[in-house]
Amino acid sequence: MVSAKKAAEILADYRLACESREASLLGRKEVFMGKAKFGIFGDGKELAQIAMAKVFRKGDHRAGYYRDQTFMLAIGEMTLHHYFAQLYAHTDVEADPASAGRLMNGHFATRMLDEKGELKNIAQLKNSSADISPTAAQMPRLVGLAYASKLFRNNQGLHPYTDLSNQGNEIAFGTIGNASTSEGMFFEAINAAGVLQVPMLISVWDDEYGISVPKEYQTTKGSISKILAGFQRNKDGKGYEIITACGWNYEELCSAYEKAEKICREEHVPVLVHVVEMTQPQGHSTSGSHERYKSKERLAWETEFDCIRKMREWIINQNISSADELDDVEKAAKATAKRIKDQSWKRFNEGIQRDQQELVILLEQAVAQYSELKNILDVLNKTINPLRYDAIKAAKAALRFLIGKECNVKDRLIEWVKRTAVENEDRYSSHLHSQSEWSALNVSAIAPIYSDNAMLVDGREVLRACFAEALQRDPRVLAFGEDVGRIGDVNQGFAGLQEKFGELRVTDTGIRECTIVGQGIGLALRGLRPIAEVQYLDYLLYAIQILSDDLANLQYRTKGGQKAPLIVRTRGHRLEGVWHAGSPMGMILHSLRGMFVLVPRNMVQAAGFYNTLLKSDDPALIIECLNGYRLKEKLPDNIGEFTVPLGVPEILKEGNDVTIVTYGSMCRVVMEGVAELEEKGISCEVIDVQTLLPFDRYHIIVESLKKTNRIVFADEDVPGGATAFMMQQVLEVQKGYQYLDSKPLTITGKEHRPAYGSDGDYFSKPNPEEIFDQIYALMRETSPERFPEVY
Ligand SMILES: Cc1ncc(C[n+]2csc(CCOP(=O)(O)OP(=O)(O)O)c2C)c(N)n1
Ligand SMILES: [Mg+2]
Repeated sequence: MVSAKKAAEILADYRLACESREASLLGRKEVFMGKAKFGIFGDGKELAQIAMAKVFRKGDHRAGYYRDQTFMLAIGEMTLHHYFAQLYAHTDVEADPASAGRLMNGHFATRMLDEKGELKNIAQLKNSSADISPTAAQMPRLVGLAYASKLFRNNQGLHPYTDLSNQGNEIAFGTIGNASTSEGMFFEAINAAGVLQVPMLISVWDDEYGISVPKEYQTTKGSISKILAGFQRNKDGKGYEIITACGWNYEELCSAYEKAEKICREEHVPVLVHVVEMTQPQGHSTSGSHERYKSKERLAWETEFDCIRKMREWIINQNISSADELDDVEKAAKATAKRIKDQSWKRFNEGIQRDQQELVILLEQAVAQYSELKNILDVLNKTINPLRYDAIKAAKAALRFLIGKECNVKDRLIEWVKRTAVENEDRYSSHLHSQSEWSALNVSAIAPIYSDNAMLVDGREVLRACFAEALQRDPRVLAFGEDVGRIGDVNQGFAGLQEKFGELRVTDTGIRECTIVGQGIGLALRGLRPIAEVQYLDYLLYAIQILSDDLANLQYRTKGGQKAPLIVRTRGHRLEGVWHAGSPMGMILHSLRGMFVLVPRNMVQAAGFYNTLLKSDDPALIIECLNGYRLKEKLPDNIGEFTVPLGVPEILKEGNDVTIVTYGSMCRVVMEGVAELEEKGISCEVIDVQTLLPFDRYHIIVESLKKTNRIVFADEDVPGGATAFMMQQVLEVQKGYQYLDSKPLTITGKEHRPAYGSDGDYFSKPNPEEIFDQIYALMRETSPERFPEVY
């Protein structure tokens, strides 16, 4: 016999499971009634999540996926009101705290930031990092969330940060579907956490399918725990604890998670809980029905082994409660879910209707004057479940009709359109970047100071001095990546700093770019200040997906609920060979909106950017010049303090005939070509943009163009890459087109990657002679007499 207290807990769990199930069933219906666009639900996964929630404590973090509604309800970080609000895409933060209507349903997140954008006392909160849709993409971040506990426990310097951690006692809980474990990221993350020995508790919800594709196609031997058995820790070495439990067996699940928690939290050993025999009562999502691809036998098995049904049988068998009593619980759960659904739908519509009502009154007055507008009003009034855009379309249609006509409500209609545009901008487009006072855009310039006897040192030593100061100044700062620890990175920017600050601050990692970035995201979410290194720019491709899908849109997708001020450091542009000389800046600019992208031309500028970023809460990518580490630069006296502001280009050389806009390693190439042009009497103004995102915030470049009336954009990317972006910024955004006397010119690398060898580089990338030839030709076009033919 179980105690009365235990019985009450079990019944409460049963009630929650039933409420969550009813919410799933209703959710699907709402989609089919056209009240929501898409639905994906946690039915069939309820019991395991309730068991997991029992061991999830304050300070813990979750990185999971769309099946976890029951878990979120169980830890009290989501209500059914929130659940339905997200299904309808309710744009109020209070209604859908996870994403303010930006994420489709089943994408969970807690608000870790306060109104000002400052991290709350997360050591006292139950935290969920914000879900994303790409399968397994929660895994890289999970590694970092778990790794933070290791740092908080073992680095004494972090013990005072009690708002962030209770000395590393926090577990990072991950969840993933069985089929998603087929992704490379899953295996990379599993290996990384095993190597790192971090408190990561990863649960695999195994329903034997990934949409329609069964386990035989997904997993060797059809079982993730079987094939990961080699990770099991034993006398031969550290590794994982691997536990298996049935998704319909409440008792077994509760004890599995109790065991898993203890090992993970106390020993900092990663644990894999493979929850097998799970079901999908409603199939994968609202996009289709599973009857199409599951056999009759499988469907019958799923009905029989439905976890709620099994829990009910168990409760009755154990004499914990009677069938009648459970019937009542089920009925009440149904009623609760329905009531909350109806309330949520009403609230969702209220805001929309308020705006629409205002417009309807204006349109009625306009119709009184112009009966032709009646149709527009009728269409709006007859729309079933109108959305915001229905009203906007009606208002704009009316205003189009009223072009050139007098109407006594015209001004108010225009006002309505303008006001709702501002509000919708906030609803759908705010928080691409930090909107807090620590935004990187608010960090003002502090000039470098050079004493008369300032040392001339290798570029790498400038960086090293900068990093040493950062590590000294703030115990939350740490750096890691391939070869970053022992040898202080392949170009020695961290040389000797591991010896000085210890292995927890300056650390080697395995070769795993994607999870290096994920490690950084997780650490930054937990309040640390990581500098994650990707060894070469060409290998950023391995991490570009996670940067794009996770980091770059974190603030946006939570509407300011979470931030991860991660600095990603890499080096590139120019060395030699197909995989060591790329400069895929267009790719980066196109995929990383939401991050800042900094392209310093030398190491002093780079150091200034690191100092700026470490004062801010925006994530950024810094690309250092691969060929700049051994070039001599003057070491500023205030190497740890000076800052370079973002979005402020620097004029490297003044001139009158043509403006040349460039960045990074190309600054030197351009300057060489320009020296020759000047000899021929062509006066060039050379501008280093310094940061591509943000781009020239104060429109310095167009001022130059006003003077020269000719503009060239030069870089090492492919044609139409970052030069096209810069051209769009200057000609369109800065309205530079008005000042052009010649066609705008781009000088870029070739469409192929750079061939090996110095000649390969010379013939694949812009060189000083090409700069001369192209700009000379541009000038010759306008003044053939002044500039006779060269060849
Ligand atoms: C990278 C990527 N590829 C494909 C998809 C489309 N997709 C969404 S869920 C899913 C199946 C996932 O199955 P599983 O991991 O077993 O989770 P389950 O839905 O069964 O719980 C697929 C293929 C996606 N979201 N992301
Ligand atoms: Mg599955």
